[in-house]
Amino acid sequence: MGGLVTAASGAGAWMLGQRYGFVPPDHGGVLGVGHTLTYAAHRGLLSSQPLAREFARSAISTNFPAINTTMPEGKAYREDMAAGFSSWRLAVDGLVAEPREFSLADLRRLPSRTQVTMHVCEQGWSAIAEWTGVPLSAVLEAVGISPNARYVFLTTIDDWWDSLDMADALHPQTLLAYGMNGRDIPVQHGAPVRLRVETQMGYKSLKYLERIVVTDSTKEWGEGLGAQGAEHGYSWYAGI
Ligand SMILES: Nc1nc2c(c(=O)[nH]1)N[C@H]1C(S)=C(S)[C@@H](COP(=O)(O)O)O[C@H]1N2
Ligand SMILES: [Mo]
Repeated sequence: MGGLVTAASGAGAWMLGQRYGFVPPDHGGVLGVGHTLTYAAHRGLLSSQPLAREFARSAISTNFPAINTTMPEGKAYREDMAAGFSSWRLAVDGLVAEPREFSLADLRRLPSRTQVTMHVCEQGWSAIAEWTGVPLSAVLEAVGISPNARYVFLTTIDDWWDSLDMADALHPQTLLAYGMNGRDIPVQHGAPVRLRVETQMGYKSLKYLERIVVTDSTKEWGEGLGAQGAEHGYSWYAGI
């Protein structure tokens, strides 16, 4: 797919896109050709990706542990929590056509997906829950990612950071989740919005999201290993 896209002229790619339904809403303008190329390449990638197993609602765990941070420190978080997270914003910037800040209401207006999946923690436990949220791919589509995008870097309110490659960022089950088991995500599980990466171990599913940066390199953060956990011996890629 990559070779095909690289070899195609802009117009050719656009026609391919038209024909196979790969044309994103932002195909016009200066960045339009790039968007179409990237989106077509990523759609090809995305459609070939296997889904993580999904379960019936009856399999949902009655006890889902909450570990590490169970409530971010600081007055700002507590005040916003009391206000229903009305001042929380998710910044999305980097290699995008239109950097944006999304409120919780903005995310809820985008298409949603609900899935019952198993969370597997490296500490030796697993639990099943139902998650509802907006696919990360829909948010990336809304801001228009550059053809040079290679990673999505994420930071949290409790100062964790990590990154995903585009295959996992655009995976249909990768969500910015605001719902758990039919209700708003509880504080201990990452309110107001957490990541769900169902193709990887639990530690990649960051709670308390704050910012997303689309990038072509993760070298500029920390020791350049792509994840804070990687500096403490956890592998950056934790596929299951
Ligand atoms: N921001 C943030 N994200 C995080 C963590 C955390 O402490 N802070 N812990 C990670 C680990 S190791 C796991 S197993 C899960 C735990 O999610 P839970 O508390 O909802 O079970 O969140 C992951 N994401
Ligand atoms: Mo974990």
